[in-house]
Amino acid sequence: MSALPAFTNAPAENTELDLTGIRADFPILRQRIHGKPLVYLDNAASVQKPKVVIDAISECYSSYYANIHRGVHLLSERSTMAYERTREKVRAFLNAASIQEIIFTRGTTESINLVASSFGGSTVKAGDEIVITGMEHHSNIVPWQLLCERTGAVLKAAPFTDAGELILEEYERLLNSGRVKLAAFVHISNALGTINPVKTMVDLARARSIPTLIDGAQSVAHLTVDVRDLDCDFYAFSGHKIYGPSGVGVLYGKQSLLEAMPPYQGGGDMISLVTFEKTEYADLPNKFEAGTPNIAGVIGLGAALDWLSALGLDTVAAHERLLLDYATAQLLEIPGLSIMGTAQQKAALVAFTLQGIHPHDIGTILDREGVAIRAGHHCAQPVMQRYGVPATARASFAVYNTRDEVDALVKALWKVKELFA
Ligand code: 7TS
Repeated sequence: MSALPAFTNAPAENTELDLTGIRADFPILRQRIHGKPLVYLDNAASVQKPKVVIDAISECYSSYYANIHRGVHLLSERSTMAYERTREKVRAFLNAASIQEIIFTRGTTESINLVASSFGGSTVKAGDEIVITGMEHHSNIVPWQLLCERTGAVLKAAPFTDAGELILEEYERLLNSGRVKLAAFVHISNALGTINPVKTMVDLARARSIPTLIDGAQSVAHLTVDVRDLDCDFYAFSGHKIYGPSGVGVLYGKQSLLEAMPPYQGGGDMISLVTFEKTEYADLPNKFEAGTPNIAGVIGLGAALDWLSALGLDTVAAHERLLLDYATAQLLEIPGLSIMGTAQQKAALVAFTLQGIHPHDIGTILDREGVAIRAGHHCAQPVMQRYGVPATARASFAVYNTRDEVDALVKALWKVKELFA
């Protein structure tokens, strides 16, 4: 968690990052949209890919692709090695204890569903409770609701303040019932930008012997994550939000828990012996990787982790903090603009509304100016309900964004104001 202090409200001391090399790594950033230079500020939905990632995927398919783990031929061996090298890269990236703790999935959503189905399905009974927070993405709500429907367990959500900060006392109170089987919470909220005090949240749960799952979809590309320091039981993230491809993700799980859990899906590659009478499951991590995985995607994720690690997450965090401060100050000058999510610890995204103008109209007009933002409920409808709004506009930043792009966003928003005046 070494990067966390970089997100405090203290003025950023760092001088601006020289982005020339970084931007040159991203072919798509040279695009023009509606005749205007692309200003891509929808990074919380998905980030763009550096050329090394595109090349790694292309090289896999053009020079050594084959199915993994089962072939005796050279291509299969090479593909298997490249795939498994990424597992070690992910282990090192998260500082997990062993590669047995790294499971490849389709993304955060599947990682959470895996835990809900396997861990939840085997441990949760009627009357048990799952604790989440009020600022979860739907993918950390609905899998638990499905589990509750199946088992008769109850889902409880810890509330947050108007600023978008979790009320820790309320979270702790929910943990005290003696019936909680899991606490599952988001590291960084995609709707508010709030960075939750996840280490404290894990400690509070651990003190009551409650396992924890952290939804890291929005965090791994923006701050250093150390699962052993956090001491969480599960950590989930997606490749496409960390400069890697879509359709691939990771579930970190503590080995002792993963070993005790039943398989999530059955099929090839997750078994050691199959007869019609009985099947023996493969050891970790294969037990949770049924079927042919996204081989080239996993290899692309490895290239993304190399790229990001070479840049350094402290550098990323400092630059994004500058962008957040700069954008926040500029946006607040626009009359009628309200920012939703003003937590002390905040990641580089700004969700906002403009009085009298629907966020979708904002998004459409901005698009014509070449500025890509997201408008909607951001798959976090309970957050919208908390503030009584149907949707927000959201600009979210990545390490390749510049102050000039913030200026372009602000200029385009003034245009929206003029059009609706
Ligand atoms: N959790 C959080 C906090 C997220 O922001 C997202 C995706 C997910 C889980 C799901 O990730 P997936 O890769 O499995 O889809 N968030 C967004 C978003 O904010 N806009 O589009 C997707």
